[in-house]
Amino acid sequence: MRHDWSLQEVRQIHDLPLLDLLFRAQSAHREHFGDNKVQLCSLLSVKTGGCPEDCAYCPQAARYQTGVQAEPLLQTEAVLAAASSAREAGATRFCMGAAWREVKDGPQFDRVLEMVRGVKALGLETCCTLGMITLDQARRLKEAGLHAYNHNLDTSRDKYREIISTRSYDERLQTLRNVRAAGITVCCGGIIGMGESPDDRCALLAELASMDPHPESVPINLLVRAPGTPLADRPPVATIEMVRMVATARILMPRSMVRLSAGRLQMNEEAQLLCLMAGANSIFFGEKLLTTGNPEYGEDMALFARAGISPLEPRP
Ligand code: SAM
Ligand code: DTB
Ligand code: SF4
Repeated sequence: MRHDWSLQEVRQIHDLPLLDLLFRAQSAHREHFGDNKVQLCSLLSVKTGGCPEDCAYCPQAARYQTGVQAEPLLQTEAVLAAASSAREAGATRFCMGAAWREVKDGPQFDRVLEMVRGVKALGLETCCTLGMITLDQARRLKEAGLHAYNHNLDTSRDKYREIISTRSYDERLQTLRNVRAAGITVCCGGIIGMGESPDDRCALLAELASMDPHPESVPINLLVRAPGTPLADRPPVATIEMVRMVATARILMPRSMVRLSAGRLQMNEEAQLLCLMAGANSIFFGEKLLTTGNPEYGEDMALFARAGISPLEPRP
């Protein structure tokens, strides 16, 4: 397990002829997984829209006219009902997202803690993504039974400045350290398709792989070009670029769960399968991510069946 990849080394892997890259990624994958199992995760926006941040990709930022309606924090019962149906449908991980800049102590955070306790009691891996958190808040989440915290670096340190101005890369890293220090597993990844260079993508992967331990979970998102956001008119990237990103993540962080996250609606079946072959071993299922679309459950299951893939079973 290495934590000292140079940008150049990562670029060399990333730029390999695709078939060589796939072979290496698949070999790394089989050493640690290779059982034709893909984890099904369910995502729920527990607090939608109205976010004060300026993330250029995000339909939930209040400052862009995206048509996303701001809604108050959901009631715990509604969240637990959704978690329960997700479990019925085969999910083993349930992720709750809030369009917050940061967590504020008080009744809303207390309600999120209650949601975490409830989801955990259903036997699901619990994950939250709530923006920046302090060490104390991370400890309270851990105490409530939180398994993972998602906080993405999104892109390279250089590119980040063009995408988000309302908080820094270092603040992101501080939250990740708080999560780790509290004993919660780290879910951290990024987005491609925002106009970043291959070096930016590789710098992000090198940054993730420099963490010791590696993030247990690495979501790779393909930009969903949401109307009204500054990135709405970005040209689409070839899906092979997703395959390269996933494969490189798999090679650098062989034990991590690599998640084929946003953007699957823009990928055909074959492209998604290539990502699974490149080492992705998890998807979000259900017709909606947080606010944007995702393939239909039936289609995902049909694809799994055709490919002889089965959902990862819950851990005993
Ligand atoms: N507000 C919290 C935060 O930013 O950390 C949590 C929710 S935020 C929506 C979680 C992640 O979703 C972002 O870090 C970003 O990587 C991803 N995301 C948001 N909008 C996206 C889009 N249009 N396409 C792809 N990924 C997106
Ligand atoms: C992540 O990396 N991708 C998920 C999850 N973490 C929270 C979110 C994707 C959001 C896509 C845009 C939307 O649906 O609003
Ligand atoms: Fe807010 Fe998170 Fe969207 Fe940024 S990514 S605007 S912090 S909800």
